[in-house]
Amino acid sequence: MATDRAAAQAPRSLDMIIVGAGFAGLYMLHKARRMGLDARVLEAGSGAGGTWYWNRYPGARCDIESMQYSYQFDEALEQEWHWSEKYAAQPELLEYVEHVIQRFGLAEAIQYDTRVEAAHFDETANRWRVRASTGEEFSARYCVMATGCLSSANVPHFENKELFQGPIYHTGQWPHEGVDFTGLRVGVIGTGSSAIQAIPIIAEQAAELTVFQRTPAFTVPARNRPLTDEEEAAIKADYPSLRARAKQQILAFDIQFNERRGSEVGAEEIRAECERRWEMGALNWYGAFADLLTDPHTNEIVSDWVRGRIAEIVKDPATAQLLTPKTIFGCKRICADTGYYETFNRANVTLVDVSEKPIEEFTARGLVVDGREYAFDAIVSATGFDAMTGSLNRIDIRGRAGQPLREKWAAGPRTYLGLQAAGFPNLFMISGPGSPSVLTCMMTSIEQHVEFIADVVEHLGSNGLVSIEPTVVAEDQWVEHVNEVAGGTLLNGCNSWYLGANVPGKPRVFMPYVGFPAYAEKCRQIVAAGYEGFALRAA
Ligand code: N01
Repeated sequence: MATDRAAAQAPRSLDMIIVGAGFAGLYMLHKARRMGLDARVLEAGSGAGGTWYWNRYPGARCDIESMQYSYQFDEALEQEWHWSEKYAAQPELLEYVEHVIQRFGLAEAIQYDTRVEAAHFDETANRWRVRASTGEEFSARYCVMATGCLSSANVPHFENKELFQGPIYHTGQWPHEGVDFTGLRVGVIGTGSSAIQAIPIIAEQAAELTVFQRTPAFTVPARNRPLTDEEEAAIKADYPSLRARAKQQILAFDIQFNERRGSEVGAEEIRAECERRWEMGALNWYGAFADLLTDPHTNEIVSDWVRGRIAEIVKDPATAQLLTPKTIFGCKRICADTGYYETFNRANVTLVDVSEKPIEEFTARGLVVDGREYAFDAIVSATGFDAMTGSLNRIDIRGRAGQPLREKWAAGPRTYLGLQAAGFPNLFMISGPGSPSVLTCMMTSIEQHVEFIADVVEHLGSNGLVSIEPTVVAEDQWVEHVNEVAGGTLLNGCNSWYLGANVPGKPRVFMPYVGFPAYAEKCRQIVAAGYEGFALRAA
């Protein structure tokens, strides 16, 4: 809390406050400084990297190719950086972050160990007043929330959790010194992307591993491997082409996209394509058929094919059956693994179904399911995140007339373009709800948002304007449009975190926008029409 000294000081005046030192915050900072703005990043962690700073669990790795999951705003940076693997592991991503900070001289404008607790709009001064956990106060014309989509850990309530005598680790808040599970009895709760990456590695160390599964996820082989010099050189020889192709894809990363629809070809041809995608690995599956996520029939054939692979790999039929998803393939984000299903053939690994009979309580020794106590030395909570809105709602954000953002979003997030909310002038969200964000390569979406915000600031400055915010009408129409687009897909058909369905009590609203190219084009048209749907105010 505030020290007396800090509280007594006048708020530090800046042009722009940026909350968060992940990839979004760092690029925003770089861009703002290039524009001559006095900008500062406030970061809760003791280091930069956002997602990659917090998620240090064993096996943490990107599921988008490293050559694409990287900044494209600076050609020299693109050319000089070398990725060692097809899919970068968390430590290498942090090395990249540090390189970027050094290369662009960003360090002096980043303040660590500083969690933003409140941001209030002062209508008289037309400025944002920001209070941090250090007790410091800041004031700025612009406030940019670069707080990340998957940054607020979902820590479910379990009865008597405090009784457990061993450590409980959340994958999204992993100890920096690492955890050695050698010889231990370990329980893992959850079977989403994080668990699926961590489980094979924990299983190799632990004496016994018990996995508590509520819903089986679809996971496919990642097919990670070292990146060859030839591959790297070929991409670097024509990086702009790769980037341009990526921006034409719904997911904003370049995969071999099959223009054909499953509905146009026979089931045999669908299965043949599945064979190909299984070998290609990871998120290439999203490109299997143009109607994979719109036609239930195509999706069911693909789903069944993948289910068949699980039955082949997992030797115990009962375990294989439990691991088999009944849901729509790709409705939740497809997971990419290395040896996940094979791990359940190990003698030291057990799968426990908690779909019908949830975890009842924790005890001093472990936890109880269906009346049976499972004893552990350590428990891993791979229970995901309060996605997209969680990191914004935990800050006390208040706009015009003191309206809290949390209150405005009580029935679900409302934004225009996922960039701004009506009633919150000059407050921007990078990859906010209502933008493509988590359905795309985040790096591409982040750059598009940062550049949009930078253009807005430039526009205001050169036209003698002081503020921008969406109109309520534009916001309402956008929320409706986001829902309409999602409604044309199968993405509403399961209990995903895209819908907020993983957090008890969270409103069920589809949050991301489906389709990067259409979104980026919409942004261009809005700017060309003089920031249509936004209210711009002169002093
Ligand atoms: O989280 P999740 P995650 N009792 O929400 C279960 C990105 N990511 O951290 O499905 C028992 O997917 C929950 O069960 P259910 C990626 O975008 C990327 O794994 O809700 N279980 C589920 O099994 C990903 O989608 C990478 O029924 C409980 C699990 O916990 C996103 O982050 C790597 C429970 C949570 O899965 C989130 O992934 C990692 C309870 N009370 C993450 N509460 C890569 O780039 C929750 N669960 C590869």
